[in-house]
Amino acid sequence: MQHEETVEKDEKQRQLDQYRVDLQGTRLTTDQGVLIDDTDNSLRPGERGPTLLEDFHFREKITRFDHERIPERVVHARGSGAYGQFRVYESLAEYTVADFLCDPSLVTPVFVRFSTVAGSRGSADTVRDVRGFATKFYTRQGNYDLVANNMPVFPIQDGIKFPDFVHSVKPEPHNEIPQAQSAHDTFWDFVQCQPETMHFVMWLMSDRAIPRSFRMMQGFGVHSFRLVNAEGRATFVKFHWKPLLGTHSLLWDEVLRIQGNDPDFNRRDLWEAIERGDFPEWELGLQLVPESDEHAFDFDLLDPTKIIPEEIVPVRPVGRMVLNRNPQNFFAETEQVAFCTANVVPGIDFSNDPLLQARNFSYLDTQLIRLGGPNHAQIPVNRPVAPVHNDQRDGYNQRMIHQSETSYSINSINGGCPMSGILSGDMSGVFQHYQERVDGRKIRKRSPSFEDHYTQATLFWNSMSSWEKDHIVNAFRFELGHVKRRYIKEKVVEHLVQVDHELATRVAAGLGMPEPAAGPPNHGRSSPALSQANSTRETIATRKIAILVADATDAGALTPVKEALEGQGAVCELLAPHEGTAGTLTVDRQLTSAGSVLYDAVLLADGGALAGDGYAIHFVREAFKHGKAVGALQGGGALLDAARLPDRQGVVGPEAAGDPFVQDFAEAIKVHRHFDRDVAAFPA
Ligand code: HDD
Repeated sequence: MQHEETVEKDEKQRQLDQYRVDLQGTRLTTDQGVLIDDTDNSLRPGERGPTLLEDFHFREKITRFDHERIPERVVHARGSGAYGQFRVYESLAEYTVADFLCDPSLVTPVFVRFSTVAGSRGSADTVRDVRGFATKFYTRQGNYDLVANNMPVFPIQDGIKFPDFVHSVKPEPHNEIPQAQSAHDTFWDFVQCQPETMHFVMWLMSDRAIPRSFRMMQGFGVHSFRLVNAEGRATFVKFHWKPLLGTHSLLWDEVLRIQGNDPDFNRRDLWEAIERGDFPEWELGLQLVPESDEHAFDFDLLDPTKIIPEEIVPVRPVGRMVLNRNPQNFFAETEQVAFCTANVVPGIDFSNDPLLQARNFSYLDTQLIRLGGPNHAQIPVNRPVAPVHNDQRDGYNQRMIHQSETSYSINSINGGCPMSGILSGDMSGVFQHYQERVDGRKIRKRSPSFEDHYTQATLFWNSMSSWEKDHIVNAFRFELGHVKRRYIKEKVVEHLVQVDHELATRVAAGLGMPEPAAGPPNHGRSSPALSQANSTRETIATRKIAILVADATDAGALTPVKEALEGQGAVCELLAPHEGTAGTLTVDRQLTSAGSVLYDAVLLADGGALAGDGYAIHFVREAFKHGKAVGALQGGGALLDAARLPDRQGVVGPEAAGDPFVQDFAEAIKVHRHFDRDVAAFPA
């Protein structure tokens, strides 16, 4: 994998440096800069007396503490972010005047925040949910925010329904249960009342909702946007992020165990990868549709519950993003970062997608309450690197000291400045809205072209591999199994009949319902790009391998294998029954403090002591059940035997010693998960 070298600091880094506070070697002061003698004892008359009101340090310290929290995001409350850089491969001037998309020599700083949607700030990472993938490009023409998700479709078509949808998926209002889960009555009630959710629900029940890593997720801008070129010609565009590591997911059973083992699983993964120098990378891809083709599809380009299948309009790779720097302070940077779909730059414009139109209002409104007023663009992480000059003034937390006597336009006192393009006659680089002609009556009504809710849900189902279909069926069974009202389950199954009869029948069987009556025939079309089975499986880079060792492990046999795997980019951790050392080997973790679910593969290097260790045996069997590659060196053969695995798919035994072993084991890891193993009756 190629890594972007950050030898020189980019413009955003230099800007942020001005705000950094280094406490090394400093003395304690109040907020007013007064040196403090003692911060461990409050001021009191006599050693046993009451605390005095005049203790300004005590009062300031407690007051500041009481005010440390800001409201969490209503949605996407839990997230983590990183800085990085974007560079376009070749000029897209044919389509857009956006500077950062036209100059391949330009490195544009970015900040990306990944998130879950439904859970609170402290909820677990690995829940079944959509993942947010929001990117702020600090371009020379101002900030551009691509506020995307890891699923290309949304549950609703009109933003006016967003509060309804979110209320339904959030914990139920009477008892605030369940946290970060869609498996409850109100969510599925919303689904059954609102068939426009069906395509989205297929994605939500698929493995896309439980990504292995933020680094292995696609991102989708969802809406059709517009690119606008120098002649004012517009092209519809859908934005895609494609991870270089491929798109991979966890297993549901794994997810349930990770939540207890490491609720910060995805956050930690991103943080540690960047700290290690394994910088995650994505390609930006565009689906471009000329304005003249607006009505060329059997769905409406403005409908956010639809994709444009990649086989119809290919995704053109146009640039690369690398995340190469962790924030230094979670609150200051990741919590205070403020995205807004209306943050666009010249050359990027909106479409009339009614969901997008609502978003353009909602994000700024949200920032006003979350970040305490209108000056949040002055917070370091949000500050553009482009200069900011206008007559907007005052408000909470104004940090600028404007020097001009005027704060109005048109003025003569300040030479008319800051001057708009139109007044100065200089229109270079100004944002000009795309001049779309719009005629119509004021009505509350959706276009009939938004009415088909099932065709693309069926397309998604048809495109899945058999194991992906199994996972979807199991997900529906799990979720609906948590719904108390029988009629809601029945209604959902009725909708599934419209998607695919086999799907509906399999779900119904799990719910103890009779086989549903046949629905409309399946159209039989599929889109291979939708299946994760077709994702990149060429690398073991950043894959985590648990190596099970004990005191008598043959270090001489293990070390070259470990080094060879690390040479291919894998991350190895040595697990033993105790911390410290195992023979000459340094142990990374105690076996009992780390579940197999935290790793992608397991290598058995010792079978002596471990072959009789129930925890080690469970570790191997659980990894196998979850489809992970299992390798055993000569010394690990006894543990492999003790694990009594029912088949050998993705299991590499000691007979393939030396280089062939490393090669075979690496190939088994690249597969990601061996889903064809027959584990239905296999207890971990
Ligand atoms: Fe949204 C946050 C993505 C529809 C209203 N949204 C938010 C974030 C992401 C998305 C990634 C987290 C940003 C961050 O990390 O801070 N939202 C989407 C996508 C949508 C979408 C891809 C549909 C295609 N959102 C949507 C609608 C509305 C909102 C229809 C309201 C009408 N979204 C919000 C919000 C949030 C938000 C309430 C919460 C915190 C924030 O904005 O800053 O305004």
